[in-house]
Amino acid sequence: MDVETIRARLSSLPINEIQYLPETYSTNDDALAWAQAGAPEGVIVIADKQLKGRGRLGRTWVTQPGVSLAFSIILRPTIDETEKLSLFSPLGALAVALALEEFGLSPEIKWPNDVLVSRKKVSGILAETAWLGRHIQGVVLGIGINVASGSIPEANRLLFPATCVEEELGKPVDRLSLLEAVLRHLFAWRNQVCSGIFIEQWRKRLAFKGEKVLVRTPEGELSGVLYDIDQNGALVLSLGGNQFQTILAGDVQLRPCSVED
Ligand code: BT5
Repeated sequence: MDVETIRARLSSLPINEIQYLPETYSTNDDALAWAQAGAPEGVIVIADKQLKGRGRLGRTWVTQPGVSLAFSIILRPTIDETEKLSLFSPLGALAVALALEEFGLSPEIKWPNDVLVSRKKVSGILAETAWLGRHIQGVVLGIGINVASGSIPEANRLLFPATCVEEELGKPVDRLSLLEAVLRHLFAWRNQVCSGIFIEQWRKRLAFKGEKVLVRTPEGELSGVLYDIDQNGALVLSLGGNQFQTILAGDVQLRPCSVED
């Protein structure tokens, strides 16, 4: 990859600026610093290798050179959208899912924002807010995708089984074509992130619907049947006996009971 080739391949998209780094600590950190310095919507940081790729809750995200995709995009929410910031990471998940569908796969979205293929994690998304005092400067949407086989971390580093696009598809995939498809879908849905039709698209791809799951929230663990997501993107769990629990977007781990056991 080099920045001129990337620019040429993404030239039809409404991208403001692209920074390509052969190696960095975390593209989210780079993009957050850029957002705090006032960068506009549509600025993108792409890296071939991350030395300190981040997941949620201080977890690690592994990005290997030549075989992974790791990038972060700066978005500038409108005032109305700042009320619903938790919908930005599912926006990333939907964009990845739609791109993978274009490549012939059948992805699912594990609430709130992991993309699975064959029930294994192929992509993780981390949305973070850039603050300037009390003012939101932007949202940084970081997306990591396992493209070729060397991108899958060793099993002992994983909380959940993982896979990569090429292994699922059974043929080589051009990383820049996949990047272009994800960004194209991201821009296409970006202005509808607070709409019912966005939730509907997300809901269609919801993993583990009707299955027994274990959800870890900051308040403790809950098990129940994954019923749905509501119009705000919150998870609705059926606890049995007509009892439902709504879990707001947040620091939650969700896994099928069979994986946890
Ligand atoms: C995520 O967190 O899945 C969010 C990952 C976001 C990564 C992107 S890459 C570009 C941008 N820059 C960053 O620094 N981050 C973003 P979470 O749901 O907390 O999952 C983290 C867990 O996924 C780890 O604890 C591992 O178990 C597992 N994991 C790590 N690397 C993986 C990989 N390459 N494939 C599948 N699972 C992985």
